[in-house]
Formats: sequence, structure tokens, C-alpha cells
Amino acid sequence: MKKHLFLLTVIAILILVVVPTSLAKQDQKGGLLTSQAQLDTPPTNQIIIKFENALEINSFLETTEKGITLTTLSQVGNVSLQYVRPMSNNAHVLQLPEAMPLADVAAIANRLAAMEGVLYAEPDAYRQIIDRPEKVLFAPTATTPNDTFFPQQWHYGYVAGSSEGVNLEAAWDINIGSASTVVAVLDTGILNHADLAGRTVPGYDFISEPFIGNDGNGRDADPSDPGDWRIANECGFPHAAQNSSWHGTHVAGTIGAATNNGLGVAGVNWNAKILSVRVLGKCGGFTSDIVDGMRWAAGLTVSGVPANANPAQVLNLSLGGTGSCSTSEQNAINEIIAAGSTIVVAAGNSNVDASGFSPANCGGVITVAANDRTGDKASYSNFGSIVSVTAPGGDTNTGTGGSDGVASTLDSGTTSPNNDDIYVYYQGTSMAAPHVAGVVSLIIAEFPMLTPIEILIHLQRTVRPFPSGSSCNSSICGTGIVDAFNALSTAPLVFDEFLYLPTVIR
Ligand SMILES: [Ca+2]
Ligand SMILES: [Ca+2]
Ligand SMILES: [Ca+2]
Repeated sequence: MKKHLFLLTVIAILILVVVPTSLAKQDQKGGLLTSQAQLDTPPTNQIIIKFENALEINSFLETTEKGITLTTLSQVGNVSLQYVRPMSNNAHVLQLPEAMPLADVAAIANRLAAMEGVLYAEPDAYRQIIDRPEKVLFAPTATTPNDTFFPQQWHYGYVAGSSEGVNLEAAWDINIGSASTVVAVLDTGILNHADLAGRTVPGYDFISEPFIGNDGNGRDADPSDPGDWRIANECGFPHAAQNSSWHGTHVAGTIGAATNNGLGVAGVNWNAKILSVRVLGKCGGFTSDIVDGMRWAAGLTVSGVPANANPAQVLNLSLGGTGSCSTSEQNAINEIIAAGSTIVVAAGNSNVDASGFSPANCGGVITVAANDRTGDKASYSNFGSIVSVTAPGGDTNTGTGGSDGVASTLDSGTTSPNNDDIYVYYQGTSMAAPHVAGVVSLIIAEFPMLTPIEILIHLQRTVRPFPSGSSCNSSICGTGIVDAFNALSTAPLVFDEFLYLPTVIR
């Protein structure tokens, strides 16, 4: 018992020491952000704040023992702040009178963070689906039994140098997955696609702001994707008009489309269930909604939301934005890993170092870069020393009719869904990540004793080397290309927790 208390004290000290450091980093990043942010991360009108004495929503609005009220916060921030809602982990969301550039919001947050009694405060930055991939319809070919379009899914196979996929056919001889595994897809929601029938467990819509949610309400128990189309400049920052992406449906199909059902495409895992956690809408999604959705996906408590009856062992995040890993994201990630769930994140599609993209740059996640069909770095893929592994993201600019992209489930609706159960090629690290989340779910079925950190180590040591002459190498693209057969046919290393936990989780 005494030992336990000592440990708690050490953790508390670590938190006190770490917070000022991360704020200093934010200051540094604030300068960096202004150049990149104009491209990628829109302004925000929200701040996340947490107090040393976790305050309940009622007491928050009253005078507290530290004398912090909305009025004093507004005075110190030198801006009129409104209360929005409590968050998971006893943090709170505050609203600014209007959206401001991230650097300006960071400056306000830093003033709040310096107040006595405030543990941290930071911008509630928008995250986006990793790029809007070019949609390429593919021509059906009348071949093969099982899934009609499986022959088009080169990204599941492996032919050295010509189809550098994740080598699933040999892996499926060992394990096609377990129905007791749940893989969460934190994305734009999901459609009632014929090739996803029976593949899901009940998800949730975590988008608080009805305009972003585009479904007429805030949070609700229906994660259906109503469409994320935009007319030009309607999101409060400059952008072109865009059609609905159905991004979450494509990602879900890669992880677990109904397989060997004579229809459409195959999924990486034939049996695991898909948990749709809707966090991205019309203009992207707030970090505050994403981290609440992440915690809920892993079975952790989020106030105001019913408990998740089907906690996920794997979380896929094909999303991100420029900037450092926020305290809110890292705290959630640490808790989720400690709870036993593995987090897979797309590295980003800007062909720059992934260290400037969050949550790809957060500690403890599996960060995934993308390779093309021949095993080169996909032209768009981010890279760098923080990348864990590479997986096929495809390239729709090569091949016949985009056939070097990743084939999965979609819809033809440009605004609302047409519910026509189509299949398209997309490209992106958004498409590479669900290959890895799917392979992780197969690893869990084959080696259920592994912890998230052991899974990361196992995945990294069972990759295939990049083909000779590849533009990817182990210093910029992780350890290699994920290989499901190697992962399922290699005995994993199992460590004593005490040997590695303190060095991996900050
Ligand atoms: Ca909603
Ligand atoms: Ca909804
Ligand atoms: Ca199918």
C-alpha cells in the first residue's frame, strides 16, 4: 500500500514537471504552425482546459476555492469565454467568440494555463480525414468465386516488386480472425453498405456541433454518415467545395468487409466486429470530440454517453492535423494503451516529415506510412523517424483506371448517400492504416496474450524489408512493409512488463 502511494506521488510529480515543458513546446510550435497551419489546420473557436481539482460542471460555474470562474478566465484570457461542455477525464471545453488562428488560440490558452489551479489549457484544434482521396470507380471484372473484386485487391496479396501488399492469403491459412475482437473506426461514420452487413456492433456519434455533424443534432447513438460535403468556404476558413468522402465506410471495408460472401470486396479480418465512432463531419472534427470518442471506443468512461458494450482492442485513426501532439490526445492515448487497446494512426498525406502531424506524432501509437504497388513510398505519404511501419496505401495515378489504389466499400452520393453499395479505389495513408489495424486484429486472434506495446514490437519485427531500390527505407518508413503471414507465423517475444513500460509510455 505504501509502495502504491509512493508511485502515485511520483506520477503526480512527473505531471507537474511535464506540463510546463509541454507548454514551452507549444510556444515553439506556435511559431512553426503559422506557416503550415494555413495549409492544413484551420482556425478554431474552442479551448480545452483542465483544473488541478477536477471540477464538476456545476461547481465550475460557481466561485471555486481557487477563485476561478468563467469571468476570471475571460479576464486572464483577455477574451470573452463561454462554457460548452465537460469532456472525458474531467476536462472542459470553452468557446471563444469567434474562430481564430491556432497560434492566437494557443496564446490565450497559455495565459489560462499559467493561472494557479489550471493543470493545462490548449487549443481544441480541428482534425481532418487524411486528405480527400481522389475517387476512382473501378470496372468490375467477371472473375473468381468468393468476393467479386478480390482479384483487384492487390494490396492484400504479395508478389515481390509488383504487388507489395500485406500478404493475407498465406496468413488466412493460419487465422482469419476472431468474432470476439472489436476494431474501432474513428472517422466520418459508416453506411449501411451491403458488404458491411452483419459486420458491425453498435457505435456512437461523438460530434457535438450539429453543423459539423450534419445530421440535425449533436451527439447521438447513430453513427451513420449523412455526408461530409462542403460548399465553398462554409467552414469558417478558406476551402473549395467538396463532395462527400464516405471516408469511414472505405476504411471500415478494408478492416472488415464481409469476406467470402460472393460479393464486392474482402476485408483483412473475416470475423472481427467493426465499431463505428463518428468524430469527423462537414468541416473535420474537434480534438475534444475525437479524444472523447477514443476513450469510449476503448471502453473508458465518457460522461453523458452510455457505456460502450463492445470495447475495441484496436482503434484506427485515419485522421490528423498539423501541430504537436496535444496534452488531451497524449493523455487519452496513455489511458487507452494502459487499458489494453492498440492505436493505429495514419502518418498523413503531405509528403513531409510526419513529426509535424498529430496524432501521428503522439507517443505509443502505431504510425503508418503508405507504399505504392511496387513497394516505393507512395508519392503523397508522410515519412520520418516517427513512422512505425509502412503498408499499402496505393496510388490512383498509376495503373489502369486507378487500379493501383486500394479497393473498398463506398457510395456514389456527392452529398447525401445514394445507398447504392458501390466499390472504389482510394489512395492515402488513410487506406494504409486500416490494413495495419486489420493485421493487428489478426495478431490479437492468434496471440491474444500480447499487450499493445508487445503488438507494436511484434508488428515491427515481422515486416518484410522494402524491395531493393525502393524509395522507402528503414530510416524514413518504419521497419518495413507489414506482412500478415510473417506476423502470424512468427512466435512473438513476450516481455516482463516492468522491463519496458516506463520507457515506452511517457
Ligand atoms: Ca449527431
Ligand atoms: Ca448521428
Ligand atoms: Ca465481400
